[in-house]
Amino acid sequence: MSKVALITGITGQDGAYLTEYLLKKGYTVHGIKRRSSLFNTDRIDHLYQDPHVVNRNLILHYGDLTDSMNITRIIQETQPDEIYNLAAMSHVKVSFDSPEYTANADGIGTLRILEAVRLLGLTNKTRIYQASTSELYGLVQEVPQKETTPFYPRSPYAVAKLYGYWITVNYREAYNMHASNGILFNHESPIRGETFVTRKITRAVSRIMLGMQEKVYLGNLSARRDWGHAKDYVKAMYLILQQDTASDYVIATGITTEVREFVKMAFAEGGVEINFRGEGVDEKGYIASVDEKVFKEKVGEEYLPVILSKKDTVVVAVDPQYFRPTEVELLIGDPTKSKTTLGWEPKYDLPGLVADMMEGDIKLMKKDSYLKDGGYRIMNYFE
Ligand code: NAP
Ligand code: F7E
Repeated sequence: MSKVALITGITGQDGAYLTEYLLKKGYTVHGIKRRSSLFNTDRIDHLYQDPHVVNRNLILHYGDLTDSMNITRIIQETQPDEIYNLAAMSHVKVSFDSPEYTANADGIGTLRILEAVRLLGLTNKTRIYQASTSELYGLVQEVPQKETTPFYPRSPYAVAKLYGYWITVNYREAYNMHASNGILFNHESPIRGETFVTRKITRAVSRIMLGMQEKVYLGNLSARRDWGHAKDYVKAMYLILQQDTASDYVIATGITTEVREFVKMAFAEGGVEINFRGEGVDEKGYIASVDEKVFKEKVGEEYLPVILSKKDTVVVAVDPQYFRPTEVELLIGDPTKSKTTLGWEPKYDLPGLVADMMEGDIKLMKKDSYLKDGGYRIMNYFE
């Protein structure tokens, strides 16, 4: 008998990679997806199976973490061996605009799952993974951050996730449930949501190099993050649920990098060197030089005249609308426990991640003329 997994947030970045990973391991995967007025399954469409296929191993259910009855029914119907609770309003800046909804989905949503498992008498059968986050460390109390580092959340998102973290620990201790937190540091990929800073940068840089956009506006260029690849991080989720005893784990690379440096790395993928000049809101990124050989190979010879004509022009500027009311300036994780206990080893380093994202976005921008207008609008209005 194959194992049964239930994934909330299956249409998100991590949900998509985890689904692919578990299907390859022979799991039957059930996923909860929100009803939307347009299709929202782009990231898992390549895994989709027609409902009329006999013995399907990927089954989607409409649902929402704010709806207890719906969550309880789906868990009852699917009788999962493992639940991966990945669903969340996951954007830190947006959580300042929608704090109550964020608390409901990200905080109480976690409780709904734990309590459903308990009420349905599944505490001995069902293992639970809770998607906790490095945002819990917020105003960091220790460098690097590890499992024992005190939390200091700095956004409604992080405060909601703090509840999710502790209610998971509490159900583990109170009811002896196999419920674990993965405290994951930032992880990115070519299918990362477009308004997170890495993807916003790789999309914009690709478009600038293709002559589709003049410049990109960003917020705090000095923020530092410990960025890994989502493909590596979903393996850690799986490993956490394979342990005999439930526990909490930091998943990180142990290296931290400024947003400003990520911008340079993204341009460097196309052979374009960026210099930053000025300070604070007046800081700007200029094109300093172009390595024509690299540009031709990675972007395309036909786009070379455009980028050469932009030498010494501004391609990165700061817009304070992207600042957060309270910021998390520095995150760097210590993954010792996950490496020694889980045997987790990431395959990608940051240059490998940037290369993967840039390759994906250059390809996407070349083929998707729809993004010419739509994508630019999105970048200007959000986060
Ligand atoms: P994501 O791409 O934003 O995906 C979030 C998923 O949750 C989407 O499938 C979304 O559905 C779904 N969702 C949102 N609100 C929901 C609700 N009320 N009910 C049901 N589903 C809902 O996030 P991700 O990057 O994959 O992250 C996965 C989880 O890990 C999240 O809980 C996030 O907070 C956490 N996390 C992420 C990182 C990171 O760096 N990526 C680090 C630490 C922790 P739609 O597709 O319909 O929007
Ligand atoms: O911001 C700065 C911004 O939105 C990273 C989520 O997956 O990881 C993510 O949260 C940094 C921040 O991710 C822009 O101020 C500068 O300091 O990519 P982000 P995040 O806030 O770290 C954690 C671990 C999660 O759990 C979350 O779910 O970049 N920054 N300029 C910018 N950020 C954005 N979005 N847009 C900018 O223009």
